[in-house]
Amino acid sequence: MIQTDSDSSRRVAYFYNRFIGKFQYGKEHPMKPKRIIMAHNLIVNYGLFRQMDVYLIREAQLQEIRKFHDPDYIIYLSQFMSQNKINFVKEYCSANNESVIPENLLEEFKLIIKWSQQQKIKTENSEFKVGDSPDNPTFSGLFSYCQLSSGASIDCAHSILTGQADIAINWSGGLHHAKKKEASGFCYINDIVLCILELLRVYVRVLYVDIDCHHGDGVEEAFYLTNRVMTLSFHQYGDDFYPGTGQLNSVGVGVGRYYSVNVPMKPGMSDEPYIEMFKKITSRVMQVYRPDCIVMQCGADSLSLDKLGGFNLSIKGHGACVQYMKSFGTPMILLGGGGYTISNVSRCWAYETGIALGQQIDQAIPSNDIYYDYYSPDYLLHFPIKQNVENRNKTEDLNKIVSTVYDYLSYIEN
Ligand code: ZLM
Ligand code: CA
Ligand code: ZN
Repeated sequence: MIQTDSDSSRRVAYFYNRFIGKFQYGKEHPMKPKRIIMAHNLIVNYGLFRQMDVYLIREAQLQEIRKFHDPDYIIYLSQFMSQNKINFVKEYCSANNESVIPENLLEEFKLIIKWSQQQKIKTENSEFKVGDSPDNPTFSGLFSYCQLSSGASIDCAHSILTGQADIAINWSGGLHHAKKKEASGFCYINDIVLCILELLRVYVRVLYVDIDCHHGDGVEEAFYLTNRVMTLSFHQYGDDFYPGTGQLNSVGVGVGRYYSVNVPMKPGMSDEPYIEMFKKITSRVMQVYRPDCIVMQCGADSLSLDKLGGFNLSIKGHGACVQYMKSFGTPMILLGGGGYTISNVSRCWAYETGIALGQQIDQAIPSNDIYYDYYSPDYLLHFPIKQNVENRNKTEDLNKIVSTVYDYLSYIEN
């Protein structure tokens, strides 16, 4: 292992719960929570685990989720899922040769059922339509999954605010498409918004940076009217690529004007132009905005060979963006997000955990990893990117984006 930073003194808090990797959106669904377990196993087997403060993820409570989401939407999600949750726990208990559901969990389930019945909310004729689209299916334990993902992101904020950590990591989070009362794009509860709202209780300015291949629409929308959060998303745009928002000229509204920054790009972006764009824009953003904290969504679907994304980044290119944001020395929260070629997702997030720790991990995948076969045929950390991919972004188009963003940022009063 090679030390990459002079300041390895930075404390890293890492949030994990193996339960989260056990949920399934559906057999054929591209979103695979198992990738979180795979990333974790690499993190353990590379020995990174021992150098961080490791925290067990807890479930966010309904009251915490209410800080952003519509109460009826939460009740809808929780009551709809409660029977499944009990079944799920029953299954879990029987698989573990335990005949009883832990008493504390059972009480919580009963409470949720009672609450939702009092509200007389019927699943069938609700205004909420989770499960209608294959993007957002209902599945066993769905609400628990949301509670765990968001509980961790909220606790990331707490670990930064209490000074317990300089960098906090939740690879189970980053679900940037969820809206106040709507599930979309594989996301149901917006852990990022909940995390940022927690930070805003203390900090004046929070910068959100999103390198997922998709536009971070849910986070942008939540803070579109405020200057206390600057949202910055790099994404693939055009030809009906999901979600279709995030044009260059979506800059925010009212006092929030110019505090939403979008970098829409065509498919084929490779390391060199991407990193150049990233550095040119984030350096100016940091200079102009001077955030108290950075929240970075590290969606790994911007990597080459992703099943959904069309960019052509290597793990080194993706990680260079994380390294660059770290170099400002501002407290930082790293979250997961998309990523659909799961062996590459776990490689990427293990590598970036190393970056947070100032450690460059070995090219050889540790052979004791129980998912070792997923890393065939090379069993190496850095996979070869797709060759002969055309970058459909012209240099002049990219330069035009940078100069327009610079223009927008120049309107921000200091
Ligand atoms: N159809 N199954 C990124 C979220 C991307 C909307 C087109 C659904 C899929 C996709 C689902 C098994 C993040 C759209 C897609 C088919 C309407 C999207 C289930 C394959 C499958 O095989 C599939 C039955 C499914 C979904 C592909 N959906 C690909 N792209 C996007 C959402 C989330 O990475 O940014 C953060 C986690 N949805 O394009 C349709 C328009 C639904
Ligand atoms: Ca993005
Ligand atoms: Zn994505």
